Amino acid sequence: MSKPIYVLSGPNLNLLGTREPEIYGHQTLEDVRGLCEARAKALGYAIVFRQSNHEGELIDWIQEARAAACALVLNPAGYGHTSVAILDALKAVDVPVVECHLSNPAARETFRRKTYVSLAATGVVSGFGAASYELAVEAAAGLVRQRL
Ligand code: CA2
Repeated sequence: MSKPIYVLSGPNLNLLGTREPEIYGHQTLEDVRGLCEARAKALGYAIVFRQSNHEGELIDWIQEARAAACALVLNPAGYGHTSVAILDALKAVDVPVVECHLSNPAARETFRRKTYVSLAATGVVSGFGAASYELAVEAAAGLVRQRL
């Protein structure tokens, strides 16, 4: 049995489905969890799905993923645009890292055009709403298979 794919979400994503549906859609984070679980299961993987509003907790989980995960999907939310500490944590991760965003940050305010996380990610999936997570899980599983 392979290690699970870690799917981590950053600050405010616990509010998904309750505000700004025109940007982030109507689905809740629990809906996203279900989509990720189903897609991962179809591909033969389990997932560990977590959200935190705290930078240090996200860093602890990224460090945990170094040994416990076969791949990491990360929606860093606002921290993607600000956190050198999360970038540093990701640089110590040897498994594939897929950055994921519900919206397309490149098509929004200029401050969203740069994410530190992209410097450590194998690839980025953005702009597809909840399906961004499903696609990111699929990409992560593909990268794991390539490495086997
Ligand atoms: O599009 C994404 O997934 C983002 O990572 C979401 C972040 C934003 O700062 C990034 O630029 C792009 C914001 C997450 C806030 O999530 C909410 C969801 C629903 C209601 C309120 C906030």
